[in-house]
Amino acid sequence: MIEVIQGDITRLEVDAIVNAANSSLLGGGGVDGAIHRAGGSAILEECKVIRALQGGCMPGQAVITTAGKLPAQKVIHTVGPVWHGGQQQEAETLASCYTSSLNVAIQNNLKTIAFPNISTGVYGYPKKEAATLAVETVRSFINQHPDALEQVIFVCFEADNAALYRKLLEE
Ligand code: AR6
Repeated sequence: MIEVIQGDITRLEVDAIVNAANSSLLGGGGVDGAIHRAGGSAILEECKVIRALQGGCMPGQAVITTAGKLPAQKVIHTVGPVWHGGQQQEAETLASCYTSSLNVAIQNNLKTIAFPNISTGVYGYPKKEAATLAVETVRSFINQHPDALEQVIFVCFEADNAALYRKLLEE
């Protein structure tokens, strides 16, 4: 039920892809830039509506929009923690990104969901620690919600991340 793919998350035909956004929800670089570029302006338009309603998205929270022109049905935008050395609740916030996104997915009856390696790019979270936490958090969510989801995919852009996840999932 948990899979690893190395590649571009914007190509996936799943119910939802997760975006590693920032609190403004107005787009940025990395996977956020790739999703907005490939999905078109409809995603940003819905992000602006959410901003007007709730003033953006706090780290650890998640919101949902259309996926525009992407092959996925929906985009779930979450905001990871910026890594400050590990003493500023980065782990709690990152775990919350995964659980919040999965909760949004099940609330919307979305069964297949793909995650990028949240916070491990510009936000600087150490890759190994992030991968360990992501796998633990998703496994425990699936145990607590055994019939809610069909597939969770970790989409790794880089080979080192893909290797980390493959090793963790073998354990
Ligand atoms: N598909 C899958 N993964 C990707 C793709 C892609 N197309 N492009 C990049 N990645 P980052 P963060 C990987 O920096 O650290 C943005 O500006 C990338 O290699 O995108 O959470 C936002 O607006 C890395 O492994 O996200 C925020 O300001 C992972 O996605 C800030 O960056 C996450 O890297 C968020 O930083």
